[in-house]
Amino acid sequence: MATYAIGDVQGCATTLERLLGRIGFSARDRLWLAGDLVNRGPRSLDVLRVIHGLGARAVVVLGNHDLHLLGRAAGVTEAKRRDTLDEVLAAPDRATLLDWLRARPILHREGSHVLVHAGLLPRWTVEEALERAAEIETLLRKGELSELLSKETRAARSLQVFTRLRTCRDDGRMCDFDGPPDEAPDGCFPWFSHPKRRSTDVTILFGHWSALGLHLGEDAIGLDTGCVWGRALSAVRLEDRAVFSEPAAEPSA
Ligand SMILES: [Mn+2]
Repeated sequence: MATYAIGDVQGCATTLERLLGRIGFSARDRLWLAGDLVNRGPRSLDVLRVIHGLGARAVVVLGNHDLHLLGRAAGVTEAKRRDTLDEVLAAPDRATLLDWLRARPILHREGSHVLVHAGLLPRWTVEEALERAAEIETLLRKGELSELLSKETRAARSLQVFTRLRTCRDDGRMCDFDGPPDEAPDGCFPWFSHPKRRSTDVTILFGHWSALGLHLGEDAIGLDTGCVWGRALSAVRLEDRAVFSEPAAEPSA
């Protein structure tokens, strides 16, 4: 039995199926998904059905695109030009899939591993992050999406960090930057290598930063290898850090 952590799938169901074949994923194995299961890619509905079908064998944390889908379904967020969510929104099993998605965590901790879509502010301990995530998860389960997606509450600000952080300044302000880390503006540090990071007692698995690519750090593992941009979908086996990478089958979004 092994656990495989996978980055942003974003509707790339064909590549996901091939990656699971490549790693020899069996009924005794588990999957951790770093969020952004949907959007921009062509087969978001199939990705949701496959992962939902794994039941407790799949651990999923929510990404910004997953929340955008929930927001659209609830009428809280506007459609964006490059959305590819219509098939999910029109699906006969929409309610089952979206109720399941809405109940996924923002942060998952198991032993020395933590799974999150984007990252943690350097000043947050894992305990503080878990507390902030629980606050968001409670609101999600109550269906209070507008509290999270269109207001300036503490929970909404925490959610921005968990689902969008890449680089930040010394005082913890997030930088608006999505390029490769060595091109980050002056004073903007990748959150995971920030000198004041307090969550180094665990290994944090994250996605969201395709320009970073696969990052195998001692206390942080970046998993987004840009499948939706025509690059690859990657998995890291938690037990021994073996890496599996499947070239994107889908054309670049
Ligand atoms: Mn993302």
